[in-house]
Amino acid sequence: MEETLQALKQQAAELIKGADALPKLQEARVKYLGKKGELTALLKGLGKLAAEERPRMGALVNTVRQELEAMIEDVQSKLEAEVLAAKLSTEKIDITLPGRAARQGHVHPLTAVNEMIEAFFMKMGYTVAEGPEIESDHFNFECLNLPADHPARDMQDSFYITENILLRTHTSPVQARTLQSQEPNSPVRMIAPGKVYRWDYDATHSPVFHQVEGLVVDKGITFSDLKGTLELFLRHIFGEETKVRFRTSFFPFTEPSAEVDISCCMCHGEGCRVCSHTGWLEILGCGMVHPEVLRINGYDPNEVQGFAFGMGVERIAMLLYGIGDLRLFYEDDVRFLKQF
Ligand code: 2NM
Repeated sequence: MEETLQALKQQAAELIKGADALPKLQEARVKYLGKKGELTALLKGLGKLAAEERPRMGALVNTVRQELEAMIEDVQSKLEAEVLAAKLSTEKIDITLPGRAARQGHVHPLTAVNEMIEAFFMKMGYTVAEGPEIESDHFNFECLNLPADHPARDMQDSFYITENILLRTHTSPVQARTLQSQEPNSPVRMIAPGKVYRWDYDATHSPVFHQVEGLVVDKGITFSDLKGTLELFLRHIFGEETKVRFRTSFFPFTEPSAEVDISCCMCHGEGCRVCSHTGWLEILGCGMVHPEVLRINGYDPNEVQGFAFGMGVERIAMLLYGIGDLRLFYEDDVRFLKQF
């Protein structure tokens, strides 16, 4: 038995040391040390020996087992180190390659235009005010002198939630709320930007769009203040060479009222498709605040006067960037957005 053990040890050692890959080593382990392995079989055969032989042979078999296990462990760490070294040499990283820059986003073109408008008026000393988008017909219509038969008050033109509650059709209710929250006749210089809602949908109208309205109230405010302010504003946005003209118009909340045109920023007044060959683009509405609007909101028109104006942010962005269809602003198509 002792000779068998020595022979077995010799064979096993050769197989283990000759293993040149991890699967082969595993094979050797199973062949000798596995449940049905040759050394395990020897151990099971100890029972057949004479009782006085058993302890010595048992110890001998166990020693050989430990020697073989140590040998396997040795070869295993050597083979694993080889595998790792091979991986490191074939999968090395080229640190001289330029990195991939993270793509940087930017604000939406409507946000950019909104911020330009706000920045201009903030520099001029205006405050920026916000108010609810769900309004009462009181603040949206009554406080602004809009008569009961005005088209905006019709179910066909506005989004009503109940008989007296609707989505605001302009940001003017923010101005009415501001006037009412002030000490009567105290000066106001404010803009009200935000979303407004009208029942309208085509290439130039969206049921939700963005407006900026302005209001200045103080002693002795005149139409010249209005003209100077808006000329300065429009040249700031569309360029110093822009011509500005005022045409008489009508709004229920202003008297007199005017529509403001700029010389076409596409053809510089030559005439093109964008300006319908007139050389002019309609850009905003304005006027002197109607005495009745001042009175309704707690101000005395004999003490103070004011001017107001309103503009659509989408329209300004379309003209500034040459965009033909305002629905592009809401589709969030990156191929469109990344151009700005
Ligand atoms: C416009 C045109 C003219 C306007 C009036 C007021 C208020 F509240 F003071 F009466 N806010 N905005 C106004 C005036 C708006 O939009 C085309």
